[in-house]
Amino acid sequence: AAMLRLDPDALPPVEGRSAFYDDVMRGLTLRQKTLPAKYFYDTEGSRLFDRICELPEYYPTRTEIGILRDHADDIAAFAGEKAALIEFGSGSSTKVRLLLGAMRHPAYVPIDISGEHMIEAVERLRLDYPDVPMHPVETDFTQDAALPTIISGRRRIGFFPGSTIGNFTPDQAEAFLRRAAGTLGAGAGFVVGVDLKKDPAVLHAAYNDRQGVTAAFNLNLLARINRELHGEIDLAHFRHLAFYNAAAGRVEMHIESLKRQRVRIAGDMFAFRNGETIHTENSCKYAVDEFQALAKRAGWHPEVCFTDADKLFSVHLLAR
Ligand code: AVJ
Repeated sequence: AAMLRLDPDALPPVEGRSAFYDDVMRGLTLRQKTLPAKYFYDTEGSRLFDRICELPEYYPTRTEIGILRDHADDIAAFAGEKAALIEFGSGSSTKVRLLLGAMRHPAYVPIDISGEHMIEAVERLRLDYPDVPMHPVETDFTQDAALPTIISGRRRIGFFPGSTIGNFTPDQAEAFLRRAAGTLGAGAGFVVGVDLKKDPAVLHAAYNDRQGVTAAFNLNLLARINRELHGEIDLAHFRHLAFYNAAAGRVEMHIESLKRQRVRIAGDMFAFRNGETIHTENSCKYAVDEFQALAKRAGWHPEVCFTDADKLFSVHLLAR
C-alpha cells in the first residue's frame, strides 16, 4: 500500500504509555512550555471547534465555504473525473460536500485524529453521497498511514482546507507539502485553504470571541490532561491568551498561569511562575505570493488562487 510519510521526526510512542502522555511530559519541561495543537481534538475539543466555526468573529470557515461554493466547478475541473480526494484533518467533513457535489465519480479518503467524531461525520456523508466510495483513516496526518485501496487507479487530489496548514511553522509547512507531493504522486493536485494576512484587530477578535468558546477550546487541553492523565489541574488558575505576533506572521495561543503554582499530572509536579504560559497553537497567516513561493519550494506548481472580495481567505490549487 502507498504510505503517507509526513514527519521525519515522528517517533512511535513509548510502549505502555500514550503519545499524549509522552508529549505532555516532554512539552511541560521545555523552557517555553509547549503542547502540540493536535491534542485539542478529542471528541469534546472537536465539538468546541465546530462551535468556533459558527462564531460571528471567526470569519475563516464561512469565508472559505463561500470561496469553495463560488469555485466548486473550477475545482472539479481541476480534479478531473474519477479522482480520489484525500482530506487531511477532515473533522466534520462539511466543506468536502461542496466538492463532492461538483466532482464526477470521486472517491473520498478522510484522515483525522479524532476517530469517533470522523466516523459519525462519514456516516452522515454516506447518506447524502451513497455512490461515493469512502474509507476513513484514523490517524494524526503527520504520521505514516497506509492509504486504502479505494484510491488505486485514481488521480490523487489532496484537500487541506481551513488553514490547518497554518498550525505548522513555514518550515514545517514546506516539509509537509514536500512529503505530501511524494505521497500523492506524479500528476497529483492539492487544494489548500490558507488564511491571509490582514488587520490584526480582525485576527484578535477571531481568536478572542466574546462568548468565550475559543477560551474553552484552548483550556480543554488542560481538562483533557485531567481526564486522561490523572491531572489535578485547577482550570480556574489558568486563562486563555491569544495575540497576533506580527514578526512571525501568526496568531499564537497560550494558556497563562494566573499565579505561581505547582500542578500534579500523573504523579509528576510541574511548576509555573505567575504569568508563565504554555504555548498551545500557532496559526500562521500568508499573503498569496508568500504561500505560492513556499509551495514552489516544496515541489508544487501554483496553478490558481481564489480569494473572497474582502481578501480575508485564500484557496490555492497546486499541481505537480
Ligand atoms: C483549525 C488550525 C485552522 O488556527 O484558526 C481556531 C484552529 N484555534 N481558533 C485556526 C483554531 C483557535 C484553527 N485551525
